[in-house]
Amino acid sequence: MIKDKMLKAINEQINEEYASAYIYLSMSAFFESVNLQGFAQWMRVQVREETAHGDKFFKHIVERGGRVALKAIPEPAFEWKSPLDVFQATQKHEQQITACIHKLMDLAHAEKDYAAIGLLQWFVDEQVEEEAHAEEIVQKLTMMGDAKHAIYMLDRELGARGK
Ligand code: OFO
Repeated sequence: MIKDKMLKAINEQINEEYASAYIYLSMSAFFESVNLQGFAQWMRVQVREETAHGDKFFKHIVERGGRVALKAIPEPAFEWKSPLDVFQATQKHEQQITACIHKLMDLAHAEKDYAAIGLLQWFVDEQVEEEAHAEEIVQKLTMMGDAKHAIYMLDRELGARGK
Protein backbone atom coordinates (compact mmCIF):
# COMPACT_ATOMS: atom_id res chain seq x y z
CA MET A 1 0.00 0.00 0.00
CA ILE A 2 1.35 3.41 -0.95
CA LYS A 3 1.85 5.89 1.91
CA ASP A 4 0.06 9.25 2.01
CA LYS A 5 3.05 11.52 1.41
CA MET A 6 4.15 9.61 -1.70
CA LEU A 7 0.56 9.30 -2.91
CA LYS A 8 0.05 13.05 -2.71
CA ALA A 9 3.33 13.78 -4.49
CA ILE A 10 2.64 11.32 -7.31
CA ASN A 11 -0.87 12.72 -7.74
CA GLU A 12 0.72 16.15 -8.19
CA GLN A 13 3.07 14.71 -10.79
CA ILE A 14 0.11 13.20 -12.68
CA ASN A 15 -1.18 16.75 -12.97
CA GLU A 16 2.22 17.95 -14.26
CA GLU A 17 2.23 15.26 -16.94
CA TYR A 18 -1.26 16.01 -18.25
CA ALA A 19 -0.50 19.74 -18.03
CA SER A 20 2.61 19.06 -20.15
CA ALA A 21 0.43 17.28 -22.71
CA TYR A 22 -1.85 20.34 -22.83
CA ILE A 23 1.09 22.73 -23.30
CA TYR A 24 2.41 20.66 -26.20
CA LEU A 25 -1.07 20.40 -27.71
CA SER A 26 -1.23 24.19 -27.71
CA MET A 27 2.21 24.33 -29.35
CA SER A 28 0.96 21.88 -31.98
CA ALA A 29 -2.00 24.17 -32.68
CA PHE A 30 0.40 27.12 -33.01
CA PHE A 31 2.50 25.25 -35.59
CA GLU A 32 -0.64 24.30 -37.54
CA SER A 33 -1.58 27.99 -37.61
CA VAL A 34 1.73 28.96 -39.23
CA ASN A 35 1.68 26.05 -41.68
CA LEU A 36 4.51 24.05 -40.14
CA GLN A 37 2.76 20.67 -40.14
CA GLY A 38 5.95 18.71 -39.40
CA PHE A 39 6.60 20.67 -36.21
CA ALA A 40 2.91 20.23 -35.36
CA GLN A 41 3.21 16.46 -35.83
CA TRP A 42 6.30 16.34 -33.60
CA MET A 43 4.34 18.12 -30.88
CA ARG A 44 1.37 15.77 -31.25
CA VAL A 45 3.68 12.80 -30.66
CA GLN A 46 4.97 14.66 -27.61
CA VAL A 47 1.37 14.99 -26.37
CA ARG A 48 0.98 11.21 -26.61
CA GLU A 49 4.23 10.70 -24.67
CA GLU A 50 3.13 13.02 -21.88
CA THR A 51 -0.24 11.31 -21.63
CA ALA A 52 1.59 7.98 -21.40
CA HIS A 53 3.72 9.42 -18.57
CA GLY A 54 0.57 10.45 -16.70
CA ASP A 55 -0.90 6.99 -17.30
CA LYS A 56 2.24 5.32 -15.89
CA PHE A 57 1.95 7.20 -12.60
CA PHE A 58 -1.82 6.57 -12.59
CA LYS A 59 -1.28 2.80 -12.92
CA HIS A 60 1.37 2.85 -10.18
CA ILE A 61 -1.04 4.43 -7.70
CA VAL A 62 -3.87 2.04 -8.59
CA GLU A 63 -1.63 -1.04 -8.36
CA ARG A 64 -0.52 0.03 -4.89
CA GLY A 65 -4.03 0.49 -3.57
CA GLY A 66 -4.05 4.30 -3.69
CA ARG A 67 -6.66 6.68 -5.03
CA VAL A 68 -5.90 8.86 -8.05
CA ALA A 69 -7.03 12.47 -7.48
CA LEU A 70 -7.07 14.60 -10.61
CA LYS A 71 -6.58 18.36 -10.39
CA ALA A 72 -7.36 21.24 -12.75
CA ILE A 73 -5.00 21.75 -15.68
CA PRO A 74 -3.85 25.37 -16.19
CA GLU A 75 -4.55 27.13 -19.49
CA PRO A 76 -1.46 26.79 -21.68
CA ALA A 77 0.31 29.62 -23.54
CA PHE A 78 -1.25 30.49 -26.90
CA GLU A 79 1.29 32.58 -28.80
CA TRP A 80 5.01 32.23 -29.49
CA LYS A 81 7.35 34.46 -31.49
CA SER A 82 8.98 31.74 -33.60
CA PRO A 83 9.75 28.00 -33.76
CA LEU A 84 12.89 28.75 -31.74
CA ASP A 85 10.79 30.48 -29.09
CA VAL A 86 8.58 27.36 -28.86
CA PHE A 87 11.50 24.99 -28.47
CA GLN A 88 13.25 27.20 -25.93
CA ALA A 89 10.01 27.09 -23.92
CA THR A 90 9.93 23.29 -24.39
CA GLN A 91 13.50 22.97 -23.17
CA LYS A 92 12.80 25.11 -20.11
CA HIS A 93 9.65 23.14 -19.38
CA GLU A 94 11.48 19.81 -19.56
CA GLN A 95 14.16 21.12 -17.19
CA GLN A 96 11.38 21.96 -14.73
CA ILE A 97 9.90 18.47 -15.10
CA THR A 98 13.32 16.93 -14.48
CA ALA A 99 13.52 18.93 -11.24
CA CYS A 100 10.06 17.60 -10.23
CA ILE A 101 11.15 14.01 -10.92
CA HIS A 102 14.35 14.46 -8.92
CA LYS A 103 12.36 15.89 -6.02
CA LEU A 104 10.04 12.87 -6.15
CA MET A 105 13.07 10.58 -6.16
CA ASP A 106 14.44 12.34 -3.06
CA LEU A 107 11.11 11.81 -1.34
CA ALA A 108 10.97 8.14 -2.36
CA HIS A 109 14.43 7.63 -0.83
CA ALA A 110 13.49 9.48 2.35
CA GLU A 111 10.36 7.33 2.64
CA LYS A 112 12.23 4.11 1.73
CA ASP A 113 9.59 3.55 -0.94
CA TYR A 114 11.43 1.03 -3.11
CA ALA A 115 8.55 0.53 -5.54
CA ALA A 116 8.44 4.26 -6.27
CA ILE A 117 12.23 4.38 -6.62
CA GLY A 118 11.98 1.70 -9.33
CA LEU A 119 9.33 3.61 -11.21
CA LEU A 120 11.11 6.94 -10.84
CA GLN A 121 14.39 5.61 -12.19
CA TRP A 122 12.55 5.08 -15.50
CA PHE A 123 11.50 8.74 -15.41
CA VAL A 124 15.01 9.94 -14.54
CA ASP A 125 16.29 8.21 -17.69
CA GLU A 126 13.34 9.42 -19.76
CA GLN A 127 14.06 13.03 -18.75
CA VAL A 128 17.63 12.75 -20.04
CA GLU A 129 16.11 11.90 -23.43
CA GLU A 130 13.40 14.56 -23.20
CA GLU A 131 15.93 17.30 -22.49
CA ALA A 132 18.31 16.04 -25.18
CA HIS A 133 15.55 16.12 -27.85
CA ALA A 134 14.58 19.69 -27.02
CA GLU A 135 18.19 20.82 -26.82
CA GLU A 136 19.02 19.33 -30.22
CA ILE A 137 16.15 21.17 -31.90
CA VAL A 138 17.00 24.45 -30.13
CA GLN A 139 20.55 24.16 -31.43
CA LYS A 140 19.43 23.44 -35.00
CA LEU A 141 16.96 26.35 -34.98
CA THR A 142 19.58 28.69 -33.52
CA MET A 143 21.99 27.74 -36.29
CA MET A 144 19.31 28.28 -38.96
CA GLY A 145 18.29 31.76 -37.88
CA ASP A 146 15.79 33.11 -40.39
CA ALA A 147 16.78 30.76 -43.23
CA LYS A 148 13.31 29.73 -44.45
CA HIS A 149 14.57 26.87 -46.59
CA ALA A 150 16.35 25.28 -43.62
CA ILE A 151 13.23 25.60 -41.47
CA TYR A 152 11.20 23.93 -44.21
CA MET A 153 13.71 21.04 -44.30
CA LEU A 154 13.57 20.68 -40.51
CA ASP A 155 9.78 20.71 -40.70
CA ARG A 156 9.95 17.71 -43.04
CA GLU A 157 12.41 15.92 -40.72
CA LEU A 158 10.33 16.49 -37.58
CA GLY A 159 7.16 15.42 -39.38
CA ALA A 160 8.55 11.89 -39.59
CA ARG A 161 8.31 11.47 -35.80
CA GLY A 162 5.87 8.75 -34.81
CA LYS A 163 5.15 7.69 -38.40
FE1 OFO B 1 8.17 15.70 -21.05
O1 OFO B 1 8.35 14.39 -19.76
FE2 OFO B 1 6.75 13.98 -18.96
O2 OFO B 1 6.33 15.69 -18.46
